[in-house]
Amino acid sequence: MVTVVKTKADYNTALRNIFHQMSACYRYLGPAERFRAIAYEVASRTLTNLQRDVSEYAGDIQSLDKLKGIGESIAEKIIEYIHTGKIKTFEALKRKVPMELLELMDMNGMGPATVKVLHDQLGIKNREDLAAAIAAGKLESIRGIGARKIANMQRGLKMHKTALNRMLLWDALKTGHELLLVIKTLPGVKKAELAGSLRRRKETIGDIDIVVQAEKIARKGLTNTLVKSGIVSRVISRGDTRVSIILRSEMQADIRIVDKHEFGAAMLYFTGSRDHNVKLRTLAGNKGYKLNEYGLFSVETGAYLAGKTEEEIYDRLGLQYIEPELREEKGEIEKAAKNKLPVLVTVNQIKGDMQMHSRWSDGEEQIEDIAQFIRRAFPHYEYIVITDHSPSERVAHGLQPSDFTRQFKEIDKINTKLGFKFIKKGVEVDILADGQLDLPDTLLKQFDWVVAAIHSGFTHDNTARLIKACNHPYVNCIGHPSGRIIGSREAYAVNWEQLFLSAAATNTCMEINAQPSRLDLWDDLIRMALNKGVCLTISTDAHALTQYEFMQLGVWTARRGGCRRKDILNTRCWNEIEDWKMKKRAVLPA
Ligand code: DGT
Ligand code: CA
Ligand code: CA
Ligand code: ZN
Repeated sequence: MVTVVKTKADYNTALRNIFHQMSACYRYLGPAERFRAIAYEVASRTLTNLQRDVSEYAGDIQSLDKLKGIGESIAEKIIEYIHTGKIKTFEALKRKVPMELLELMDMNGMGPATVKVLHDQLGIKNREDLAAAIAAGKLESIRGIGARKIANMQRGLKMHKTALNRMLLWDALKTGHELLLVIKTLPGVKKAELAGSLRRRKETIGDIDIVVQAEKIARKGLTNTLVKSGIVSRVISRGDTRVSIILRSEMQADIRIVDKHEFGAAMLYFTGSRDHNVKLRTLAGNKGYKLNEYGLFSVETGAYLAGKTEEEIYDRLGLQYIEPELREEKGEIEKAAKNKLPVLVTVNQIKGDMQMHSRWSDGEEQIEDIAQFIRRAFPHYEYIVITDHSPSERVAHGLQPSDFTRQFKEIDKINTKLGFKFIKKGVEVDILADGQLDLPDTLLKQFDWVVAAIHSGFTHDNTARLIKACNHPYVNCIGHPSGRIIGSREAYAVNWEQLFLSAAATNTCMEINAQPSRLDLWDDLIRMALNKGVCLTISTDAHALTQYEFMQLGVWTARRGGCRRKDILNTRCWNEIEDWKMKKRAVLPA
């Protein structure tokens, strides 16, 4: 059989998905297959984080075997897939297990046992069946499925719908930049920029908006060349000043072509948000102006007053320039009118990364390789914090106390080589169901930085657990505080006001986790946290070298929440962080 030709990175993605599905199959098959389920999930994670394509290792089983989490049997399956495009074991599993049901398992509140009951008792095979069964009230008759579980399923179904229609910011930005590059090389293009939700750095993106500056005579040729380029799959509509296309990546893009004197007005209009625009137009009206995508005009004379740049329009309206991340109609216009906009934090102010995983737990790289990579790629960083998992995180290879002690020695050694304490000793410690941590205090006090996080009990209200963690003298930060995964898992219930108050009172940080599908905390919660006096950190939670650049994503998220430099702890040098830690010690002596 001939293998389908794939681009390089495709094997990692394809196999990652297959192993994830295989793991779900084994979970479905019950406790007897538990270890296989774990093994395939670990392999799936390894592939997610792998930098090189797995096919580069495929020459021999041994080099695959060396990858963490890939044993001989899984290595054989990888090679089988690369050679034949199939995995026989997976094909057999698919015959044994209702595949569509497996996807349901990824949804909120759906364990394998529930899926099995739904399948065996009600014949539910897919999402549509489930939605219909819920609507018909059939689930209520089943033992063990209560109102809360049903509500969770409904939310899961709804979320899946939105997940299908919108893309994660990080993925959409890649596509947007690719398209922008193509557009910038088209004949007659003077300037082109991203607008819309992409420019506002919203966490999910509906479609790509681009504003192009080009002279009238060049426009036809320009759009002709564009729609024929390889990146475009089909054209939805096309006129003199706009083109809407579907890209090969399935995303839609709206492109507007304008004159030089309209460029700023068009950027302002198409950056949005809609609500921000509406408010600006009202404000303009009150001042005797008319604002639209062509410019700012005098109502009385119709004269053009501004439009070349956004700055001159805001200025004419008596406003400070408003950064795109803030344009959501959440008080930014009132602040701009009073000259009270915050000066937002920038990525080059970040002095170090506060959460990451090494090969000791579920990360891809050795600590030394991480450190060397970061010294090269982020030369201005003054520190990084290694935060591997604690024992309860079994799938993620949580470390035992004795492992941490050995890890400390390794870190000391590397730091000695580097000549300073670049690598800080940290941990992502599990917050157990009762709010206790799963490592002893005698160990916890030896870390430079302790991140506490929840990895279980997502369907409960977790306020009490989180507050208990804040009140632990050795906890410095709450990791991914809401637990949400964009598009697949909702945030658990938390009384945020209460939590932020106790975080502020105990000098415990809240993390802005910069993983593209987390962005946790996010804008509204960040703003609330700042109002309560909470200090924040931004961290990548990187599991592979390719993920350290997520820092930028975290900073955009912080900016959307209105963070200034001083609101983010890791814009400070480590000595200042030590000072800050002492503040907790003052309120909560160990
Ligand atoms: P998305 O694509 O759903 O992630 O979000 P946006 O904000 O990119 O929305 P989109 O693509 O529909 O429109 C881009 C911008 O254009 C939007 O933020 C504001 C502006 N815009 C579009 N339609 C209207 C409208 O009917 N009224 C006003 N005031 N502005 C509009
Ligand atoms: Ca858009
Ligand atoms: Ca659009
Ligand atoms: Zn975590």
